[in-house]
Amino acid sequence: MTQSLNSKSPTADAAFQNHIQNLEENGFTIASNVLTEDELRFLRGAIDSIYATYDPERDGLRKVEGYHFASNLVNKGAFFESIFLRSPVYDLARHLLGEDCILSSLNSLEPLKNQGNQGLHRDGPPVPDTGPIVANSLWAIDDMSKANGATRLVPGSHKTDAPPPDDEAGVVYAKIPAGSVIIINAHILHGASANPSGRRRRVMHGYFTRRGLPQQLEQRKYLSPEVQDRLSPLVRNVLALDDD
Ligand SMILES: O=C(O)CCC(=O)C(=O)O
Repeated sequence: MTQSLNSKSPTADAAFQNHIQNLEENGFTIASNVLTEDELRFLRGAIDSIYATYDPERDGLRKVEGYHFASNLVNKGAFFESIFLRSPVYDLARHLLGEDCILSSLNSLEPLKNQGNQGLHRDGPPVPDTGPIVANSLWAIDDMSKANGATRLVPGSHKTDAPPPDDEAGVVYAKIPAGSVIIINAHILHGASANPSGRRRRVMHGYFTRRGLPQQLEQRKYLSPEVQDRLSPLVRNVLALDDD
């Protein structure tokens, strides 16, 4: 059992235990109302201006064709500097990856009209005997459905090393309202789907890994000195800024 970072001790309550059961059985779980309406309003504006000014050199990862994309979000304003710790997201990542797990990257992805059908993939290898090494959290900034590119998942596939099915057998679409977060054992087969309607589908990805493994975006390298200077010890630790 992990020790919670939050005063309400969510790791002890029934909802948290239900998330753990979902993660074990299906490889994913959905937390509702993680973001407030005010935060969603703020995020929609902020993410749009970040998409518009995205620079792969400065922000570390190349832009993906067919999508709006942004990386290095921790460097994009105070809101992003600790949002990834919010309950129950980071507590569930810790449950999967160990109490000292770290943020690997904070990105955002939006499939564009009639584009964006990602192949089903795992974010890591099949789960090693020692347990999962990657977890992801997908934060819906807009309502998400099959019509606008919902994340699709193959429940239970985190327990196998099967290749992605050609016919998409067993796939489910995460139809969720804005403000919800899907937390996944990122060894599960999953991917964004095509966006036939073109309706907005902004999702933020808080990607975690075990401490000691490489980050998708080396936070120490891409966060500005001003941001690094003002981060709390807790956040510095989760970003692995002071690790060897
Ligand atoms: O945004 C999504 O729906 C999933 C994204 C994903 O799996 C990825 O970018 O690797």
